[in-house]
Amino acid sequence: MDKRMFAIFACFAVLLCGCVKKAQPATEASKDDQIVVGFSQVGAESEWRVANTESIKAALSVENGYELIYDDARQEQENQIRAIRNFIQQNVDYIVFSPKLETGWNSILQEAKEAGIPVIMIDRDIIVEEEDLFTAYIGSDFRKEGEKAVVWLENLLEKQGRTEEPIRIVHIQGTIGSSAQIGRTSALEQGIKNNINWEMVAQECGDFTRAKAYEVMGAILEQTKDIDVVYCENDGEALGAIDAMEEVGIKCDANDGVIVISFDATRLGLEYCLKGKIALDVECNPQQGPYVDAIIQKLERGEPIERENLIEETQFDCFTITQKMIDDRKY
Ligand code: GZL
Repeated sequence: MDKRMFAIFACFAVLLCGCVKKAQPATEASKDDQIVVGFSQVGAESEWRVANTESIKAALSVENGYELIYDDARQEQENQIRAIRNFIQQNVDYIVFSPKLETGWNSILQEAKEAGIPVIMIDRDIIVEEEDLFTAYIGSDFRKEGEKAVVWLENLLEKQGRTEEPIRIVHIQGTIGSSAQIGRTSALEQGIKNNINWEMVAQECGDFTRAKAYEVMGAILEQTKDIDVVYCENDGEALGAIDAMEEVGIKCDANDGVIVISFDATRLGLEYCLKGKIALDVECNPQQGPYVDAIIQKLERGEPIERENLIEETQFDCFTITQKMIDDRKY
């Protein structure tokens, strides 16, 4: 090949390489400016928890500019503390976690603070020594959820003319020490103080699971079947308690059976409400992902944020719920 031809070929080869430079996939190209978030989740104990995890993963996605490092603590606070320490060692940009329990977080959050990593808490709340140990909280007012249930029960019993006769209540609590359990329990206990004819005949922990609630309700039914109300601190527990009651021939019905109160308003819980087996289901909204995304974006832009972000929640009862209401919901 003469020199002229070689020169033309060489120019052409350079042009060709320049045109077909390997296009970097979006994730690699923007990998450096992705926001890295470490997320410690309590576990997968309930439909509510699964929906909560899905909401966070959907919002903090690669498409939305995030790299999410997810850890399932399998209901152990120690696993959450270990996961948060790992996130700190990996120097993530943000830490998001749902604390299994209200207490025991000061030390690990102090480590995150010293590492300069903002902590965003979702779902359950915590008690800390210093306010600045976390940047924001996104969740629910659990005491208010319980108060909604107590008011609804007072109104139902008044309509039924049952403000004098003994109302025998079984209380299936959530994970002891979680802010959801503490809030929902305190509202019922106050309701029992306010209503002289209400009587707590049993109070057991169902740990927010259908299996445990079935077990403890079965044991209670061996002691007594003279029950008017079963107050369950989430839908999983309500279904477990209903399973146990139906097994011994007890009808769950707001008008002529045991009144079952529940929390979460998951799809499964609302289907039981539509059947009349759950009388009241107080919503606890797990769709917290968009709230976390919005707060992180504001922090990235250096904008002020609200420290406490309570999510709007409603309630459903067996008298007014419709299939369309269930179909229209996201979880
Ligand atoms: C409430 C949440 C509770 C749900 C349960 O925000 O922490 O934990 O009510 C879940 O279903 O297990």
